[in-house]
Amino acid sequence: SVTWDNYYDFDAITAFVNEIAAAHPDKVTVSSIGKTFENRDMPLVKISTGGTGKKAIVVDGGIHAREWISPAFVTWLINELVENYAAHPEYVDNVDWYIMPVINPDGYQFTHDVNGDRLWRKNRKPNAGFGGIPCIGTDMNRNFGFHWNEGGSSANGCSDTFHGGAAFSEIESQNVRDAILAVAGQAQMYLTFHSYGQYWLTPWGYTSALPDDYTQLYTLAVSAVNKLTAVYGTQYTIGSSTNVLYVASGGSDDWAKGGAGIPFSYTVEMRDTGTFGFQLPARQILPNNLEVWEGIKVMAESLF
Ligand code: 0X9
Ligand code: ZN
Repeated sequence: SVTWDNYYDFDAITAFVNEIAAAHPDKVTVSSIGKTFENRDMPLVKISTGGTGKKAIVVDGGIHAREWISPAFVTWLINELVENYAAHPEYVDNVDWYIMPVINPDGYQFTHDVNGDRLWRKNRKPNAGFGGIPCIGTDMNRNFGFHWNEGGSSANGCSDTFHGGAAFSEIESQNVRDAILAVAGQAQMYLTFHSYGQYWLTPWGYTSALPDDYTQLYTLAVSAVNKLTAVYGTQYTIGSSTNVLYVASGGSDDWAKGGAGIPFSYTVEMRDTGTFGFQLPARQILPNNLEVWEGIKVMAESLF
């Protein structure tokens, strides 16, 4: 079984979500939001203690294949909410959680395969030849349909930031879009987990202009990061993606806010700041998860 002292491949993560649902049918429901290009099911975990009219938080991980700490955190979050429910029932009783632990399963599995590439980022659908070279993969975090292709993405299918042939050209981003739209009326918050750099990012990523509720978004992020930093002293930078990182349009965070109308949308770039980068040692999984969980609690409490 899964213990978070190591990283797990896609099949192990799928087995984990199915097992936790089987063990806790009163709180956990697993469904598939659809198939990937390589025919894998994309799991969605709903955690709820029932009732009506509750607010919801949408969480995803693993949009970028090589960012292994992301599914490692998101699966741990599922476990913490469910297996440790009795220690803090308010986080499940007051909100419904819709959690997609790996939204780029083909790419994620490719980073685990012996004949794959540990540093693969995109999905695995081949692109039409570009300049004679057929390259593989679209950057799903450049493929979402809100101000798509307005900067910081590439039209070259060989680039790591290829934005796809059109907004939502990829089956995986379509599936995520449809799953989020299905709960968008209920959802107040969208959290998407990446690495690395230690940033707690708000929209927008397509422009340096700020959303009109930026002060609210920023203030809540400051509260979350204060709790995060209090655990081990880990420092996070807070701000809008364009202003503290770079312009990058077509991100899922921008679409969740601007397209699906989910007001509180954040991208969390977890450990580290570059010492190990995407290859964060497994011994850092638990400390990372424990500190980020402190931030997530603050996020959730804001909706109570
Ligand atoms: O470039 C990205 O997609 C994210 N950084 S990463 O190193 N994990 O690839 C940042 C995305 C921030 N959000 C938007 N630009 N919309
Ligand atoms: Zn990423």
